[in-house]
Amino acid sequence: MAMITTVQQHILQQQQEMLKSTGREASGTFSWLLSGITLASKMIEAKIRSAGLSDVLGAFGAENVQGEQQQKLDVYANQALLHCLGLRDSVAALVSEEDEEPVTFNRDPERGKYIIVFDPLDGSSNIDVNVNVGTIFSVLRRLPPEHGTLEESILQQGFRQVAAGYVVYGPSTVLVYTTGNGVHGFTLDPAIGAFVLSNERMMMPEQGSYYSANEANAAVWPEEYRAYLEMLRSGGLGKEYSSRYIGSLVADFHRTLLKGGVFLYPPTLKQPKGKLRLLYEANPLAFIAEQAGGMATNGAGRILDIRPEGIHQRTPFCVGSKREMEALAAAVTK
Ligand code: AHM
Ligand code: MG
Repeated sequence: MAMITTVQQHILQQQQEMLKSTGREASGTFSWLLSGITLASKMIEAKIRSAGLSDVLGAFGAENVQGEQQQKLDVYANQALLHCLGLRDSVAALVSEEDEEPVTFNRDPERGKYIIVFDPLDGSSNIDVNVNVGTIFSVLRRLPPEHGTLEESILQQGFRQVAAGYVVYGPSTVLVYTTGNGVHGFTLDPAIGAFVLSNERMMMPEQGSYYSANEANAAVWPEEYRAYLEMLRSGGLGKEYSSRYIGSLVADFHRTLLKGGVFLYPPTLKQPKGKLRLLYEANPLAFIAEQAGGMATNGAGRILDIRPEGIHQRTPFCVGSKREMEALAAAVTK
């Protein structure tokens, strides 16, 4: 019989390896927590698969805190995560793109040790047209009460994440995660309903051949970004780049992780602080990119060093292979 490794087994193995070196005993808390995320993502994927059949496409009729139309699937995805994670007693707070305020649980800080930040359904403009969407998550450790409040724990810098990951709902459903010990990819096997290890220790190629950006905004980007893309197109890095842009961050990032290249969402005249969100879009993907040998910046510095000031804060976001990102830093960092 062919041996498989599920995501749960993988997390437990990783914990045991780490604990062997520290001599402490594995509590299993963390894997129990991540099982809440995988359960919710399986519920979301089942809903997406049958979306055309079950009247869940289209607008829900309300706007979220960003003033965007909420799609019915956005609402379902958010509820699935809140439900599956809210039951885990190690959770101190849940922070979602769809909710203005964090959902907090009045749990003993000794037990309620983790904060999960998530974008339940990213790429929502693609839901109704059967194009890839995703879920993004970031896990933070609550600060001991003497070191900070729960709010301060939520607003920690990205380099303090204890885990991050995403799920792409595409032709197959793929989960990618890191706990700071490499990046690992799993594919949902629909026959057994489990995420099975398919890509261990993923590394981003040092250079790719695509850039990914919404070029309709090029006229309202800072000039340096236009010049940078022109340099990529015209062979300045040794090859003439082509472009790919899906408009679902998770899907555009997943391609960049596998094939290399660069994804850019620069500031625009209308959105000088960028469009994408720091806590539940840029930070988790930056953590994964760095673990895979890539880099991520806001144009001025490392994403993971930014001190968050608000849970829905936006940031310019550029992420990709080492070669393209070094060239970008030289082109745009003043
Ligand atoms: P969402 O979380 O509401 O779906 O918005 C974020 C999405 C990203 O998935 C994607 O990278 C970006 O917005 C696309 O923006 P644009 O349509 O401006 O190109
Ligand atoms: Mg999003």
